[in-house]
Amino acid sequence: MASTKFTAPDGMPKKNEVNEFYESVAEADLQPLWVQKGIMPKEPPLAAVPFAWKWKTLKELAERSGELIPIDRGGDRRVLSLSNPGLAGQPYATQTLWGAVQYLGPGEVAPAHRHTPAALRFVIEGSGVWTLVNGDPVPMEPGDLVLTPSWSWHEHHNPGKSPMIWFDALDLPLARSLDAVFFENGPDQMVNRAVDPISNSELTYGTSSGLVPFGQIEEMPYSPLFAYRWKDTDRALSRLVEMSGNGRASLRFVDPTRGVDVMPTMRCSMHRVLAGSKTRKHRRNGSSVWVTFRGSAVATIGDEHFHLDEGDMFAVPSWCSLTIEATQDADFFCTSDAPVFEKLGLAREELLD
Ligand code: 1HN
Repeated sequence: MASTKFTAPDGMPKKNEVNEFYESVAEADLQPLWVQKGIMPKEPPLAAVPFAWKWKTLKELAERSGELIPIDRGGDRRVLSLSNPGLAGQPYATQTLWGAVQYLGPGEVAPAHRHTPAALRFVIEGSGVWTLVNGDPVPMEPGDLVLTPSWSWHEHHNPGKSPMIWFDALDLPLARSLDAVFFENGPDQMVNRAVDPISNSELTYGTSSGLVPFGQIEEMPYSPLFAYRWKDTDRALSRLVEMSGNGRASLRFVDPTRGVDVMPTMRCSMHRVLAGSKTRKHRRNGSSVWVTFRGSAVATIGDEHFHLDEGDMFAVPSWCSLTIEATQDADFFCTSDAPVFEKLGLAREELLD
């Protein structure tokens, strides 16, 4: 080692001793805290950015994928993921959430599989598709929310004459970061048939609000009701918006047996904002992905403005403020990672107006 002119004050280690110490630390696969930069930032350093995807583009490319790309084992699903431009090419809408459009053409089946990441569908367009969730056929129509919770078998069938496009959300980035992803293919079962318009899960848990069967409920960490129908959501929003008197209403989809979020990692909500009304400016940690189901609006996410029309999707990263101002009566579906933050005691929220 080159000789050094460095002389440490009495009692301090000589420079070459310090260098040797750092080398020994590195060789032992250790790192001193005092050389780390930014390990404890004042606020979360964000990679994901506020962003919106236009329905026109999503639909065009989903339809094109329907023409060009077959569904087969391996890919299993014809899905275009929302890739947040801040996330270095990862196929994720936010740090914790996968968002996507899925296209299923007439006569097609997306074969059975299951995975530990939880998934949900919010239907945008089309008719006649059903999803088999743990053996229960669940028809899907526009505005419906359909759950495929963690480790539930699911396969999608389109016995009809028209394609369907729906929004998919999964907690996949979160599950990946926790090293919690497991996946299994189901049997090839390509039967396509018509099914009853109502699932067993709805017959059991969804026929009358506030009423669930007496007796032992299987202990599952998610809602036993797999479908939330647009006509019910729409009616509840209409009544709430009328009662609120301020042109806005928000509701949360819950497990009817316990009143908690539909799945442990994902909160689902629906928001109505009447033309000329504006939501309060607020922010929270954790992220969300939104679908404009009806109407048009301007969303301000952080400092950026996004003009939204039917079908447009947008990502709200952690700790970015959000306000929505409707230019026409508008309805939004939202899914977020809020239950995770709440359960871990990490949730923060701020009203900013
Ligand atoms: C998946 O299983 C579906 O079942 C959709 O429809 C999107 C994205 C990543 C991993 C699995 C589906 C998915 C997915």
